[in-house]
Amino acid sequence: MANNEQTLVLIKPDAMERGLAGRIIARLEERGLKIVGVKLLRIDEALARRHYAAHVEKAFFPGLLRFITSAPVIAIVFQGKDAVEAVRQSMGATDPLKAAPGTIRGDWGLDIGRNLIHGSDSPETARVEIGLFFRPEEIADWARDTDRWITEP
Ligand code: D4T
Repeated sequence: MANNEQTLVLIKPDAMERGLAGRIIARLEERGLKIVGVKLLRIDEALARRHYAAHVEKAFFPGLLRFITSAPVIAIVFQGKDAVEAVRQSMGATDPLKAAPGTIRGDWGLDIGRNLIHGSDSPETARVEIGLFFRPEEIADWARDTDRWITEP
């Protein structure tokens, strides 16, 4: 079932403000990942506290809260072979200065507080995070004609 793994991606406010959303989404789509859910929304404080529950006590949380609620984000569910790991790899390290060139953060970022994109860090986290942003009927688990040219059946 790893061929159909799902992960949550957020195109963060900095990417939206900088007009990078399309290019970031294109990188993941061109890699072979399939969009099965997408929406534009403004994250409010309640959703931010749930999504970043692991970080609410951290010193950087107030800044993270201001940032993530500062503009709309695009939430996307990507599906594909080992989608969680594939997205994390394409994003690069959390701190853009440590992210390899060629990754999204390594090519377009400089600051950990402006790191452009979120991707779930495990399949279990992905299930929880997808549930925060999408209702089940908003996910379209569709068969794409090109899937067999991306993943061996
Ligand atoms: P997200 O969750 O946004 O995909 O990022 P990561 O999974 O790569 O990193 P994370 O959970 O450790 O951090 C969540 C979020 O907090 C911001 N942050 C993090 C920050 O502003 N300052 C910091 O010192 C840290 C550790 C960046 C990502």
